Amino acid sequence: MIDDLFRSPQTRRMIFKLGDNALVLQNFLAEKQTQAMIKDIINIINIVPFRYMFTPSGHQMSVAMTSCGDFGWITDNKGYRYTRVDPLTNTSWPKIPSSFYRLACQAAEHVGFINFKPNACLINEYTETSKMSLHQDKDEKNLNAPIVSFSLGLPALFLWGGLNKSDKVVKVRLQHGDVVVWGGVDRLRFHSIASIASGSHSELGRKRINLTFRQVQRSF
Ligand code: MD6
Ligand code: FE
Repeated sequence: MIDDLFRSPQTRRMIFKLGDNALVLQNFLAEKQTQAMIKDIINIINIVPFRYMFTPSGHQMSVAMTSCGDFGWITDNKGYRYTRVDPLTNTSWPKIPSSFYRLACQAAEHVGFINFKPNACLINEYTETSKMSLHQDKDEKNLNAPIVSFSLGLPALFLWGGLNKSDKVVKVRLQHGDVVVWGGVDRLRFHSIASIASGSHSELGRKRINLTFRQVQRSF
């Protein structure tokens, strides 16, 4: 039943603690805001399209990615890294739209990060068969800054682990409009996307889009 998959638009904002410096902000993004974001995402992918990149070990990812901001995240046979130019289109990554930027800073403030100045926004596109294996986000030079993650479209099963890969994980269902923020002592926690719900989202169809905002390094 598709109707069971999604919360009603007027569902309350709820906050769940994942760690001392990590929170899930359920329904943080209002419908008007997500609609504006989706328009902005369409504009971005017209400039720097989604692509399925290869990990350094040669596996093609099942999540399509692109970026906006001063830096974009890429992976190929030379490794994981941030670049100022998209190697696919040879253009600078588009600016982070102001609609995203303000909300990312507001979300970071909820966890006490009052000076968050994201200069990279990774955009992930999932289909029903996409997964993201257990990993840490550690390619950023500035590990003092948090990561802010927005979920749009189909729900996902997010696994939140510890500082060691073998630590047990908790399961979190991330839905359209939810935001996760983590930093500080939780900045290097392992996490993954185990599965995407089947069904169709009213705005994004059979897809989930995740935006993660990062402060890679000083942008000047
Ligand atoms: C996702 N997100 O939600 C995958 N990483 O699609 C991540 O891997 C992630 O959500 C760092 C911080 C927040 C995240
Ligand atoms: Fe991650």
